[in-house]
Amino acid sequence: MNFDAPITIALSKGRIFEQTLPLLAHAGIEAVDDPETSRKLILETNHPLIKLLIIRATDVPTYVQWGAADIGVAGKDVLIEHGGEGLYEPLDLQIARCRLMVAGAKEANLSGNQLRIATKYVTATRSHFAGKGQQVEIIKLYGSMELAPLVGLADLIVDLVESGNTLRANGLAPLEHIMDISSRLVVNKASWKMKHTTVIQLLDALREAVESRDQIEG
Ligand code: PRT
Ligand code: MG
Repeated sequence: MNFDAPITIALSKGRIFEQTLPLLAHAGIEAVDDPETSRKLILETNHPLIKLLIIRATDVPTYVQWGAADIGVAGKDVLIEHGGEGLYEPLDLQIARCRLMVAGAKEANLSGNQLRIATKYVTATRSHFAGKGQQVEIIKLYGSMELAPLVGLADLIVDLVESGNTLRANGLAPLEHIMDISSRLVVNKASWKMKHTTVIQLLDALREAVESRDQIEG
């Protein structure tokens, strides 16, 4: 591929990096270092104009919004909490999939008013319960939400669920599905305009990678 503008792509290490790599490979882009073993935060690729920025998952939309990266990969959960200001979201990469769920003790009451809900996902939680016309009190946490109902901090939690093992290990159960989550490609609005040809080339190659993988998976 013949890119004609420098492009910085913001990614978090872990599942998003691992699952984005094969898609980038389809566009001819390969990382030179492995973020799990390298301490570098800016990774070179085999393409002189393309760099990868390795940052916290929740910081990806911020770096892209402010133009420190042209493009990013972030979970829909993270994008909802960020608000999406200054970003286009042109492609669902269908990676790092999971579900945003209300969870709690199996016998927990889901329908009362003034229930206390502990979560990292305040915006998504507020709009979910507002949509049902239910008044709830939201307690913002930054991690280990499963602990909250066990120690009486909250009646319920809202968290991401993949296998359900984390909930089960803590005696909790998924109670209500809020939405399916996957990671999205986001593009800074200025980069979209100023580096249009390169951005579109990259976007098309990634879209093709997503679609060809869908065909393999059936
Ligand atoms: O871990 P760190 O605090 O650095 O940041 P992060 O948790 O935001 O990053 P990371 O890499 O863990 O998650 C990046 C993105 O992956 C998230 O924003 C989601 O969009 C997506 N994703 C997919 C998940 C999961 N699956 C997932 N299972 N993110 C988190 N989890 C956690 C979940 O919060 C819960 O604690 O895994 C646990 C549940 O997993 P199961 O399999 O036990 O149900
Ligand atoms: Mg994590």
